[in-house]
Amino acid sequence: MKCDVLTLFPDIINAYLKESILKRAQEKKLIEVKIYNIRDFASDKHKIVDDYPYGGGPGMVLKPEPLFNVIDFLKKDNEQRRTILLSPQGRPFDQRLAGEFSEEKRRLVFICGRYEGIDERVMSLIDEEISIGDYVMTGGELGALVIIDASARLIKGALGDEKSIEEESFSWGLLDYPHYTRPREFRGLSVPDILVSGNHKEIWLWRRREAIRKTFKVRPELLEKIQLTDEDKKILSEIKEEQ
Ligand code: 4GT
Repeated sequence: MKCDVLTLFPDIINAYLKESILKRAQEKKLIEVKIYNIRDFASDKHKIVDDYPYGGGPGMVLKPEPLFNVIDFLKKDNEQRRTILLSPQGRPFDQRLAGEFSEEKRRLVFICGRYEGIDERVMSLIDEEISIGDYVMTGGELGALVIIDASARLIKGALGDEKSIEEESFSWGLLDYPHYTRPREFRGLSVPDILVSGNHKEIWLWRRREAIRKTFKVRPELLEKIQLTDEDKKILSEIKEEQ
């Protein structure tokens, strides 16, 4: 996965990518992230990147010219690109899209806005607008990082233990089951006996049941979106009985 991040705050992107899993993924050449400071592409000597909104109103708008200049600069290498604008107006990001990005052959260009927003003419440069959720932030940087993080960890070899990804597909579309580690008893709270039984079939069934239980309790609409097995449906009706 190869990415270009266009931002006015390159340090924000760098700070996250230089740690832990994403740092290792870059060292292993599983991902490549180039960061471009939009301000470096401002044409005037004061490097001004914002201006007042036509029509009036509060705040400032990110000027189109610096962004057109960065994109022109990137185009020089003749690589194929998929250009994404992070914005609350975009299509919602989800695990399916993360999987798609993790396999994308083109370079992923993430444009991070600031201020009240970006001059609408920048839309002519972008392939898709993506949102990470229904809330407003001060910039698109966290959105770009969320997408890079969620996508990169799906690339084979990015996580230490490949089984973590395999395991995830077992509960795909459900919320996660509860996890426990040592000690077996902590401040009077104990680990469920089944998890120390060594009975792998029973452990698998318990985790599946707890994942369904949690999903039903917190995000029941997710259960409508996925294909439940007959066994899952039986578990779900038992959970509903308990209520
Ligand atoms: C929220 C999201 C996002 C913002 C989101 C333009 C100026 C947008 C600030 C930016 N807020 N970007 N990508 N929910 N704020 O994804």
